[in-house]
Amino acid sequence: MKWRAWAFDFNGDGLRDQAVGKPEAKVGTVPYAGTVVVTYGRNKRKKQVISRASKGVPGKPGADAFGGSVASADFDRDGFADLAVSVRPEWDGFSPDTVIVYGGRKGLTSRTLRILFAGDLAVADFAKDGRPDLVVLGDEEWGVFQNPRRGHVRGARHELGVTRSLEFHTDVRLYLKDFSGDGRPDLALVNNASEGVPPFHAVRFALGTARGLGAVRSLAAAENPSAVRDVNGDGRRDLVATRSSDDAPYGPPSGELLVYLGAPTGLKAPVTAPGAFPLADVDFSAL
Ligand SMILES: [Ca+2]
Ligand SMILES: [Ca+2]
Ligand SMILES: [Ca+2]
Ligand SMILES: [Ca+2]
Repeated sequence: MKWRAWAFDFNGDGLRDQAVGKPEAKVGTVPYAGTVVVTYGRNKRKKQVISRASKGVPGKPGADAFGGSVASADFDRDGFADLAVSVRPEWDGFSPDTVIVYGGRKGLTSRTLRILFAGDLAVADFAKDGRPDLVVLGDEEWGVFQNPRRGHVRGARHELGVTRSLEFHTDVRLYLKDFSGDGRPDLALVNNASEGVPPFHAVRFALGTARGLGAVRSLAAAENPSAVRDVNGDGRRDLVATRSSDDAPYGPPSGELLVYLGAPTGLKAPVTAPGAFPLADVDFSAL
């Protein structure tokens, strides 16, 4: 089923609009409160600045980096794209959340929905039923909110197992691609903290199903870099990574190449890449 509106077409006129997050922007006298600056189609003069000071947006401006991540889809399927904005306070005591600001004929409205979880935002329609789902990648958890709309915020949250931080060189990569070949996007999460004690590596996978995102399962861990491409030419996307060195966790990665082949049931347990998949075949720049 087709989505009723293109992402980022907030006023439903068929022209894509722009929403640029400015998490460091001052709002009134509050520094680092953050805004999202929205411009419509080709009309650069029609501009809207959304912040926690905007009508309908819950909370009030604080140093909470409103607009650190934005995503868009027509969540309530009324023909107008809606805007999801993350709010991630720098300091304890303020709750991180995600606000969906609904679109309308004149652009973004004061109708909003608050989801009490924040992070990097992405959209996928896991059931491929035209009802978009919101994926949120936080610092310690990630979550999927199936078709969020007023009176209906149902999400599953999962531990990342590690805190995303520069200190531990945490590298979390989220792939919302169809690995099973059924046309529905699936989810693969490759998660590495190379400098932690002990280092942490995890690969998780969940299948997009007719009822939304399926159960999350863990696959044998690997290290980055990882890439998504069809290495065996069966038409299904595969995940490529390097093996983590379990025997010598404090040493450098073994460099051995692993391939998680895409199959109708999802990504399979990794196999060491045989000679048939030379490294030169893997385009790491295509991430
Ligand atoms: Ca538009
Ligand atoms: Ca909408
Ligand atoms: Ca799929
Ligand atoms: Ca394949």
